[in-house]
Amino acid sequence: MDFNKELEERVKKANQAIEECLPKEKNIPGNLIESMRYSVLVGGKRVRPVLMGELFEIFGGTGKEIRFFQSAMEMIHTSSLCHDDLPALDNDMLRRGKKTTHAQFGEAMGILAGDALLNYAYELLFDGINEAQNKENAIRAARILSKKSGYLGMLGGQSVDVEREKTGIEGDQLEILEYINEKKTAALIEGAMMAGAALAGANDGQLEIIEKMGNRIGLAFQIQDDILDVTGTTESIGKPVFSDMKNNKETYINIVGIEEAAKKVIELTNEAVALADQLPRNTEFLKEMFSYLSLRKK
Ligand code: GRG
Repeated sequence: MDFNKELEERVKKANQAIEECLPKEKNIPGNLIESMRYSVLVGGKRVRPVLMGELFEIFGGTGKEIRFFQSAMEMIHTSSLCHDDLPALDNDMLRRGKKTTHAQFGEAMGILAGDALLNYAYELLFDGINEAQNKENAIRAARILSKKSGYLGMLGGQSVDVEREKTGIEGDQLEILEYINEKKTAALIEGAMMAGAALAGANDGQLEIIEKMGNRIGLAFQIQDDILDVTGTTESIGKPVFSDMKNNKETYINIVGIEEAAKKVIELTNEAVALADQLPRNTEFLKEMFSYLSLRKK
């Protein structure tokens, strides 16, 4: 298998779905639609829609509803990036190699574009449910995605991260950091894979394995993100380096050191690969994807 070629094809398919789903007509005055489109189309690796599509196929899914789910996935993710870059949070001016949404359109529009993308994601999920042959599977998939991005998932993790940064949170700092990483980053990756599989009819036992697998690769992905923050360049990662230090963010690097952090990435990736081996069908691309995610340079 030529992994790079396979990945390129899957990213292309995800991008087509996303472009088809994005609002096109400038049918309201002002910049809202433009800022939504800008935030999504300015770049991004499309990791989550690709993972979602892969799990859908592994479990035998073939319907068009996946395209709505993949698009909704990317809208949720992009809305979180828009908000993460705002002055009240990380106050970053560069993302995906271009100006952040609020740097391009102003702070108010950064807030509104993020909100609009999040709201629009749910419209797309309903469209996906309408399109699906098996509505029960589709509702289950939509619920998984809602939960993993909500207060028990990404938003919960982000809130602990923000409070820890501003006022500190008492307790074992490594445990708190692991909670933050599990929720803020891994939950959405778990959600992407679980929703793809659920949409194609995966059962509870299979979803449990996928959740664990998403957790491991999601944690590896976040630690690698922290490593790139101190070893990458602004050009290679498309966002400012040493951003964590600037924002007083505790990461794996300053708790256990860069060598231990790099070891942890490999350990977690191997665990994810072993879990993929428990799935019923060919997971060759998925396993290669895990290595790509944890060894990535951007
Ligand atoms: C409004 C839904 C919503 C949420 C707001 C700000 C926030 C709550 C959550 C932020 C969570 C966050 C930024 C986690 C970091 C995860 C991470 C490593 C993101 C980078 O993902 P990549 O590398 O980015 O896939 P690209 O640009 O390639 O898509």
